[in-house]
Amino acid sequence: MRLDIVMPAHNEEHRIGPTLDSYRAVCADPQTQFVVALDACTDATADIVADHARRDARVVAHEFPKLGKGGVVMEAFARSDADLVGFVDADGATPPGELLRIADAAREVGGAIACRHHPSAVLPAARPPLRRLTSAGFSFAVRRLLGLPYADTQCGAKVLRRDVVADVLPALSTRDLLFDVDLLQVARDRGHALAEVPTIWVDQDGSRVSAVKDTRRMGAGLLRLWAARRRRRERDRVPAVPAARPAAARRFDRPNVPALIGGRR
Ligand SMILES: Nc1nc2c(ncn2[C@@H]2O[C@H](COP(=O)(O)OP(=O)(O)O)[C@@H](O)[C@H]2O)c(=O)[nH]1
Ligand SMILES: [Mg+2]
Repeated sequence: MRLDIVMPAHNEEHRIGPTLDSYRAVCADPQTQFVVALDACTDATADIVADHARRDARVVAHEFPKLGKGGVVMEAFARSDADLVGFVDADGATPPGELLRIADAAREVGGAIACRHHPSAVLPAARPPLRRLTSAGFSFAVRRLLGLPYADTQCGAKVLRRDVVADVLPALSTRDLLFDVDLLQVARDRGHALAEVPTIWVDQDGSRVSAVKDTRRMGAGLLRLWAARRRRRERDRVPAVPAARPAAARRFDRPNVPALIGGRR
């Protein structure tokens, strides 16, 4: 099965090189592609990726206008024709062997997501306490508001099978940091099973996510997703075609008076 690994990257000149080195070394399959999805980088990220692409044809770069992490992942997924499509952070927090395990689970189940909160997950570098706190609060809100059963919606390593991507992608509406939640919610609402795979996660310095500002924005985004989902569910309860009037339906059901329907022959 062919696997495309999408790496969203925005100004990652210090982190993308070592990540591509380790992924290229560990993922031996010649059919596996490393699709770096860049948007509006102002540093040397594109040059570094181009250098890897010259040495290894499995490295592909897509350059987009400013779309945000979710936006570039969606666009790269739409362009992929691999059997399995996943994404992983450009900073190497998810070791390549872990992504391959997640892909194995996705092949069987339909989709799989990395989980840092499982008892057998391994986190050798402690995450900053404020980040841990905001992340736990966000996960709690996701479970309460959207009823999602997953312990870790935000881990940046997820893989889906092509049939699931094709079904879920057109229904996604979020391009920002809520992208993961939107993806999981739509997949669940459309009846796709997803496996949670305990992962090794090597937390990296240099995060672009602000624990306070972005968590506030994500909270507001989560409320929007919740409200949109409620509206969708209410709308879906209203039949698209108005039901026939009960009296007419009863007359129509009577076998001995069909000619009286509408009062005419
Ligand atoms: N293309 C693109 N990638 C982004 C953007 N924001 C974040 N990313 C990528 O998303 C991944 C996770 O970002 P990171 O700063 O490590 O966040 P954290 O690990 O959640 O703290 C990295 O690969 C980033 O380069 C963006 O606006 N555009
Ligand atoms: Mg990171």
